[in-house]
Amino acid sequence: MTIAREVSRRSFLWTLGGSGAIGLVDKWDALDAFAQEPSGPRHVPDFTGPGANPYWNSVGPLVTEPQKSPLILLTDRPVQLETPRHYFLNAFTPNDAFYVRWHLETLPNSVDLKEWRLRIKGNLGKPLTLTLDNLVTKFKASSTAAVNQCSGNSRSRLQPRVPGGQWGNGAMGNALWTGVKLREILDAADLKSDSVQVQFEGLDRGKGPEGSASNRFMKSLDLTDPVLDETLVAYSMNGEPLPMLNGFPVRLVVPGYFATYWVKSLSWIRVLDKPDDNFWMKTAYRIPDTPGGSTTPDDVKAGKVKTVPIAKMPVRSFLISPDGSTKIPSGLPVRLRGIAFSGYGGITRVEVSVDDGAGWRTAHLGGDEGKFSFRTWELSWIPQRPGTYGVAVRATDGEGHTQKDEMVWNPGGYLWNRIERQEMMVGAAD
Ligand SMILES: Nc1nc2c(c(=O)[nH]1)N[C@H]1C(S)=C(S)[C@@H](COP(=O)(O)O)O[C@H]1N2
Ligand SMILES: [Mo]
Repeated sequence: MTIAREVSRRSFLWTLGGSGAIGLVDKWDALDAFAQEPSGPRHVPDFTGPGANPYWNSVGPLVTEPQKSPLILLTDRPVQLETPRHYFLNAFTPNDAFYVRWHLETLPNSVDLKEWRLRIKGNLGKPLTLTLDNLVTKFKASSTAAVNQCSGNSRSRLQPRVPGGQWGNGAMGNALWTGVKLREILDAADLKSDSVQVQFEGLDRGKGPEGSASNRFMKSLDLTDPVLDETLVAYSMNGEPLPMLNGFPVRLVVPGYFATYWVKSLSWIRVLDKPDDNFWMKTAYRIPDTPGGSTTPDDVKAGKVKTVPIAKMPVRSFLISPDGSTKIPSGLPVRLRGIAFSGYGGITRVEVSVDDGAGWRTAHLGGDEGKFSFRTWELSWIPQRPGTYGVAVRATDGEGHTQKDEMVWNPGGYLWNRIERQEMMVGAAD
């Protein structure tokens, strides 16, 4: 507990206003013990075994950052916080419980909206400089419910293990995002016809991982990519301003795509006439160009793996409750509840097995919040006999993709979407 308290004692100045245009935290005032990723013994559950996954989340202390409820600390520098499992009982993830992931050392900790601008520049006829007020009043507002999931969500399941933040399943969240369609902004800026990509950059600065030469985080999308028609420059999250740690005042929302493209504290949109070859596009966040994005360590060593930038999220589903921590009584109904989502169109079916995948029953789907949202599901189950049951859940999306029992493996630890399993203990009701 001392650790949690110490870590949250950082000298922040979280004002949404203030004197300077942009306040920057230039150093995390954290304990030395957290200067690096937590090391030392860490129980590694066996996910290949029949059923059991005792650790749905990653294992770490709970810390409370400004504007946030206690979240699981994965790493301190850069800051990575995971959302505890129970928040996923509902379709929408509260802003204060939404996971956090940054790459660089220096994060914006305050933004003065009087001075802040979104600048649209590069290969276009009419560069734009917009205030937040311009975005809100001069453009039409659009809303989309969309899942934000880190590419490395569930990375701690990969075998053999891969480097990178060892996320459990909580590096994801769903929100109702409101803002301006990127298309509208690009149209107003009059793109030149030889433009190929559009690049996004936020206010964060500083040292990234080894090999990232620049001190900036930048991501780009192809101008021919249909996802641009869905993409929002969002100024509202679940009806409120975005928390600083989730990208205040505006962030990019790329529905269906992994969160690496969802650039936070977005301040520059740059239209490019050549493909972006910065570290975050050319080296990081790439997946094997194979079906399912899987490969093997041997093929990687042999230099055989051609890669492409990561893009859409494969279909996933989770059992959220009961969480397996307590025995449930036999002979009485229990509500199995959870969520499902896919970057390839909405969820059409969720199936649950209570016998380790031998038989499957179709779950009842909750309200449809749109094809990029979490979809809740539930199923009533009466376990007849005491014992240990292997509960598994799998979803199918609008394009017919379904989850499999095969492991996913690639060196980045991306795209994990294996069928989730959980042991459930059933005892005699007295
Ligand atoms: N400016 C900026 N935006 C960023 C990042 C970053 O490091 N800097 N990281 C990206 C990645 S990899 C993830 S997983 C998401 C995390 O979004 P969240 O912190 O709001 O949950 O932000 C994305 N946008
Ligand atoms: Mo990420």
